[in-house]
Amino acid sequence: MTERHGHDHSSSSDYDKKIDDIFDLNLIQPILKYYSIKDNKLHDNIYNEKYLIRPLSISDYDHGFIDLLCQLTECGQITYDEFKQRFYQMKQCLNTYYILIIEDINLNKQIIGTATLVCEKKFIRQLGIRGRIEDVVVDNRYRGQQLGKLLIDLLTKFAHEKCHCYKISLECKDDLVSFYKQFGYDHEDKQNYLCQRFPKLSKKN
Ligand code: 16G
Repeated sequence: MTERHGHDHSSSSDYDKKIDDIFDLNLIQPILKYYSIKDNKLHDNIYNEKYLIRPLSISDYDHGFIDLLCQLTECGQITYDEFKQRFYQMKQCLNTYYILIIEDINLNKQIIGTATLVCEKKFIRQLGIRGRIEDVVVDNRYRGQQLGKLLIDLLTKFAHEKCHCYKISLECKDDLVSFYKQFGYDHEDKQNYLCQRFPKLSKKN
């Protein structure tokens, strides 16, 4: 854990430390069960006897969750209170944010992998749900153990079978296209991904 996110400040109170997950683990249990039939390294929600797969919890701020995200992109400085506020904003959006994490059981509950499924509600497609895979990152010290594959496989199946998404998409760098293709993601004919980046505005605006 870097100093920036280390705990010099008052962090999670005892109240917060009671289990508070971003979504209910039971929702994804059937998918974990199915996965454990094809990959015998998975037992319940433990992978290779070393890693716990579970929803993000409020206490994960103390276990390197933000530091892990910093391996993907800029995160800025996020205090525990800011983290907590965003966590509950997400949690209040029912059936929308499914943030899965991988914890190293032997390393003081360190968070070493994460991926998010966001389910966007639509009017189109008979009140369809569109899934997006976001913020996939495996700690660079833990790569090559199929942990990213595990997260993507689980969330993709969950999006289809439990959230009933009519489609799911993601954005990634060129060198990751072949990685995501193995899970059924591909470029769509005559479709483009367009993006506009905004300069940062001051909070007064
Ligand atoms: C990647 C991520 C996306 C993330 C973005 C951050 C996946 C599949 N894609 O595109 O979810 O939000 O990087 O980069 O994980 P940015 O800070 O430049 O938007």
